[in-house]
Formats: sequence, C-alpha cells, structure tokens
Amino acid sequence: MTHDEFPTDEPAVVTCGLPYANGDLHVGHLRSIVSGDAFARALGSLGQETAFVCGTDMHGTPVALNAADADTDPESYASAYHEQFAETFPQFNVDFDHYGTTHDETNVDLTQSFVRSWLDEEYVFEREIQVAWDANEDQPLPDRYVEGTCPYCGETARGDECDDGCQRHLEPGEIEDPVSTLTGNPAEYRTREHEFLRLSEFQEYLSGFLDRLDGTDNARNQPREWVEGELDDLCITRDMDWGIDYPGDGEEDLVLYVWVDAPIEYVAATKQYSEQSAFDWERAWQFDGETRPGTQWEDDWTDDGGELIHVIGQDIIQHHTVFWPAMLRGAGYNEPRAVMACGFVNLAGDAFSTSRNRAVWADDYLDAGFHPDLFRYQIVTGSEFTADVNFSWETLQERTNNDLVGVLGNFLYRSLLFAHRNFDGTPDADVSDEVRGEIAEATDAVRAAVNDYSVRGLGEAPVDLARFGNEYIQRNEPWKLTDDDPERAAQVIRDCVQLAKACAVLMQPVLPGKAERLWEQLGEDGSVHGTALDDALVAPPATFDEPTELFDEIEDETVEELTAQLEARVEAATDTHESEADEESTVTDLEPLADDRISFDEFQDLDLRVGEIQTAEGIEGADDLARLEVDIGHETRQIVAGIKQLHDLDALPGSRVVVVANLEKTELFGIESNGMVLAAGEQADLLTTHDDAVPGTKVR
Ligand code: B3M
Ligand code: ZN
Repeated sequence: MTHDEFPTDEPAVVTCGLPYANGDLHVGHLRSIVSGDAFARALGSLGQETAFVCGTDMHGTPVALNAADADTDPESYASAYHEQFAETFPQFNVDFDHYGTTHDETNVDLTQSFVRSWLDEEYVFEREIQVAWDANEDQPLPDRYVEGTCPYCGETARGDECDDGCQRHLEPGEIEDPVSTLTGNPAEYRTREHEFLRLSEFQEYLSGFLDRLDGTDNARNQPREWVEGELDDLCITRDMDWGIDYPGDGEEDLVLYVWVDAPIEYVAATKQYSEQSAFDWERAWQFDGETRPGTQWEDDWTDDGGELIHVIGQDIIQHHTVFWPAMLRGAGYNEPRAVMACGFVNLAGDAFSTSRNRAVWADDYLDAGFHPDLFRYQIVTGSEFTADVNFSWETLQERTNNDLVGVLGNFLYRSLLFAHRNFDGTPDADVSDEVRGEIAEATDAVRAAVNDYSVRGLGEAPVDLARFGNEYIQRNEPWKLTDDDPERAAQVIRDCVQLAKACAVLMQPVLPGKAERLWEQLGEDGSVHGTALDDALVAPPATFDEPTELFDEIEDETVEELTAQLEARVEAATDTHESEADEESTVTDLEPLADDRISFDEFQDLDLRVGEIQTAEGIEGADDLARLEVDIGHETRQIVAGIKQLHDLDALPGSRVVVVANLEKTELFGIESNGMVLAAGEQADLLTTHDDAVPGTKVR
C-alpha cells in the first residue's frame, strides 16, 4: 500500500456515484450508496475526519430524453427527482454531510473554473468530428439519442457507453450503424466542431496514478488496459441546451458533457459542506504541486492532501480512474486515494431491468414496512463488495432471522434483560481478560476492514462478536450462578454487558438505527454516532431500564406475499415489454427503402450461392460470434457469423443457407471469415431455400 493507514491526519472525503435524475431509485442504486455511508461512518469511528457527500446528476441526455417523454422541461423534471432522492436516502439511514445537485451555482461555477484552468494550461483543443444526426428531425443526436453497435465488442450500445457489453465509454462518432432513439431512423453523420481534453498527455501520469491507487481490485486493474493502450482525447462538449455552458470563447451553443460536471459535484458538495462546518474542503481537494505533465509527474507526488475515496458501481470505473484523475490533475486538484467499485444487484439471479419494471424499487422496500437497517445488512453482507449480490425478500428474511434475530438480537436481549433483572444494569465487576481481548480483536477487525476497503467486513463484525457472546453465555450459564456464586454471576454478566456495548459501537456503520436504540437501552447519553471504536471498552452506565427486542422475525407469510407481488409485476412487465417489442420490430424498426436503384449488372456482381452448414461452434471470448463451415458445392468455406447467442448452434449443421461467396475475406477475433451468411433482422433469421437446390447453386 502506497498510502498511510487510516486514520491519517488529513481530512477524508467519501463520495457515492451521483444518481441520474431520470427515474426512481431502486435497490441497485442503494447498494453503492449504503456501502458509502457505512464506509464513511466506519472511517469516522476510527477517528478520521470525514465528509460524506453526493448529489443528484441533473444534466446529460438521460435526463433530457426522459423529460421530453414526460412532456416537461429538463430542469423541472430533474428537480422533482432531486427532491425525491433527497427525501429517500435518510429513510435508508444514509446520512450525507451534504447532498447537492450538479445544477446548483456552486457546481456551475466550479465546473467552469475547472475548464478555464484546462484552457489556461492548453489541455483543451478544438477538433472537427462526425456527430450522429437525425435527418428527419434535423437535430444532432448526442450520447443516448443514438444507439448502435459497439465497435469494440459488437454489442448493442448507446452513443456514449456500451453498458450491455464491454462497458467502455464511447466517443461521439464511434458507434456503428447508428439509429436515432427519437425516430428509430438510421442516423447520418455530420461534421461539427467540438472541444477536447488532451487525455493523451496524461498517459504517463495516469499510469503512475494507477500504481498508487487503493481500493478494490476491479477498480485498480481494469483501467490498466485503457491507460496502457492508446489513450484517446476526450470530447468534453455536446450539441445540447441542457447542461452547463462551455465557458470558452465563441462556442455559446455547446454545453459540457455530463461526465465533466458530474464528478466535479464531489468537490462542489464538499465545498458546500465546508460552508456549514469546520471541514476544510481546500485542504482535502487542492493540490499544491506541479500541474504540467512531464518528467516530474512521478517525483511530484506526495501523500499529502485529503483522502479522496469514491464508492461507485463497477460500470463507471473508467470515468473514475481515467477521466476523473486527469481532470483533477489538469486543474490543480488532488487525486483520488481509492476507488471502491461494487458489483450489480440481481433479482432472482438476473440483472435488473428498470425499463421492464424488473426491479425492487426503494419505495417497494419502504412500503413493505421493514426497518432500513435490515436492507443495509443484507445488501452489505450478501456477497463480497465487488461481486454481484442477489436481492430477494427470501434472502432478506434469511439474513434477518438467522443473523440479526437469531444471533445479534438474541445475545443483546438476553444479556441486557439478565443484567437489568439481577443487577439493575451493569454489575460492579471488572471485564475479564478473555472478553477484553475478544472486543479488542473485533475492533481491530473493523480497522482492518476499513483499510482493506471491505464493506462486508463492517457488517459482519457485530454479528461475529455477538456469536462469541452467545457461546460465552452458554459456556458460563450465569442463570445457574446467581444463587450459588453471585460474584461469578456478576462477572459473567459484566462481560456480557460490555460485549453488548461493543456491539453497539460495531453496529454503527451498517446498522446505525438499531445501534442508536441499543445505545439508549444501555442508558448511554448522547448518540452512538461519533463514538470512537475504542469506546467499545469503556464501561456502560451502572443502571439501565428493561430492554426490548431490537429485531423482529420476518414471517413466512409476509415473504410469500411480497414475493408473489413482485413476481406478478415482473411477469406482467415482461409480457408487455415483449408485445411492445414485437410491435416495434414490425412497425417502427423497419429501415426505409433505399432510394438509389442499382443496375442488373451490379446485382450480377454478387455471387450468391446456396450453402449447407457442416459445423457450427461458438468462438471463445467473443459474445456473439460463431465459426461456421459451409459447403458451397465447389468447396467448404470457413465463415464467421454473429449468431452465437441467437441460434442453437448444435442444431445448425445440415441447414441450407444463402452465402455471399465473393465478399472480400476478413478476420474477426483472429479468425478468417471467407464469405457471409445472409440473415434478416435483430434475431439473425437465416435465409434458406425451400426445395432441392443443392449446395453451390447460384441464387439469382
Ligand atoms: N450519474 C450514473 C451512472 O452512470 C452517473 C454517475 C455520475 S458519478 C460522477 O451510474
Ligand atoms: Zn462494447
């Protein structure tokens, strides 16, 4: 590890990826936000000065498109979501120090000042590029206004990202076969002038940065290939009205790309927090070394400056480990210390699909009436942070009933009840060495979890300690001792009460609401939030009232009902989606007929032949491609076709197909393709013959 261990003397900033103001929150969003909250709370308990900030991502095509669909202007549309988000997070016990928006004045000013610094340092240049254009609507099609094929992996992608495939960021003009999402028409490309950030100049810097970067392995390793390959400059402007105006001269009609102002909100939100607190945002964010690239990139770096930690979903690693550090450094800001990227949340083993309503929404959870800490515990301990995690009402029930009720709640209730009934609170005795050691180990485990960026470890710590507590009670049977050996009984219960208090301190990051209630039950003054880990060993008050159970079991009937509701909704949504998709493909997706006619001779130039598939196998590592051997009479051809996912390859041999035999050879995934098999539509419906034309017969 390049960085000093937590806690350090510098201020820390923990951020979460900003939710787009284009739809309701679901448990997928909540995963990284709850994890960030738990991590920030745990850092605080180590004694690290910490600001926890986030905000709503108001700009960009996701918002503009949805606002247009909803027949409203983007600002009102985004503001309504912003208010909804700001109200929802506290209901999940997420406690931001500042939750802002990318559209407020602080962020607008700061974003424009970043761009001006890049301009001063000559990191920005102008270039003519091809942008997608809807000829019918006569308008440019930035980012999500256009869909097509990813040039890197062949999956269907949006204009600026390949979110169903290789997850890469795509630059304007890169997407192949672009189609307008406004009209479904094929898009044209037109030449426009745009502004670019010279990312390529930061290559050496970024490579050193990745060597130093802490956090989860996915975030530290994945960007290597992007930084070590050819690093394309980043287009930072868009042809749109909605966004922050590009502050350079003569480009009044351009706004900044949403990924410019979005991460800058991390800085703006910290600044706004500083205005209401003693937190020093400049100390955290500003870098006082050299900002020009050059040989001193490496020598220049010191471990001074704040500890900037970004908690994000794994789909936005490139933005946070390549673009963002370059943006910061180019404007004279400090670099991230760590990026923690979590996996997705699945529903019954499959990805969420919000457009198909195949999701558990934040409101579904809140309406079901469960305490927010149950969700927090399930989502944080359900898998390693970097792996995908399943959410279902059954798993919520299982984790709640087994761990929270069965282990943690059980230990706390029996200990405190026994202590209250027999000693009116904390017995007058010393904590044993064994229990003292056990608590010290548990707090060390939390320190280690923070330094390993393991959010799961934070959730497990209090339950593990309670498990020990239950075993300790079982082993010492204090109920047998009260009459025979009251002193020994006092000692055992003293230990249990201390373990309960330690549980409260350890519960604070992941189970903050329940920790607070336990704190009250222990008769402690003030709040458990802000207590240090070391308070786990400080004696609780001498008296406290009769406790109540902290957790209730989730009943089978409740789970059955919720599961049935969810399944019904997902099914209904899938059916509608499929019928809509069918309609769409027959009506709106039809490409217009070509205007230009070709001559008969030109048609004759195509050597189309009947072929018979001999073998068909998937190409390893390529999502869509299959290698076919096709008999075309004179010879057998090797042809690569994008049909791997769309056909049962084992069933293909023996099928007749139509082959373009005189197409120039090409290589796909390192495999030569000698011809083309004709197919129709998205599902690659293979063209065939219906009678006895033998392989090699010419098609006319
Ligand atoms: N608004 C949401 C996403 O792509 C995007 C995050 C911005 S973080 C600076 O996940
Ligand atoms: Zn891709």
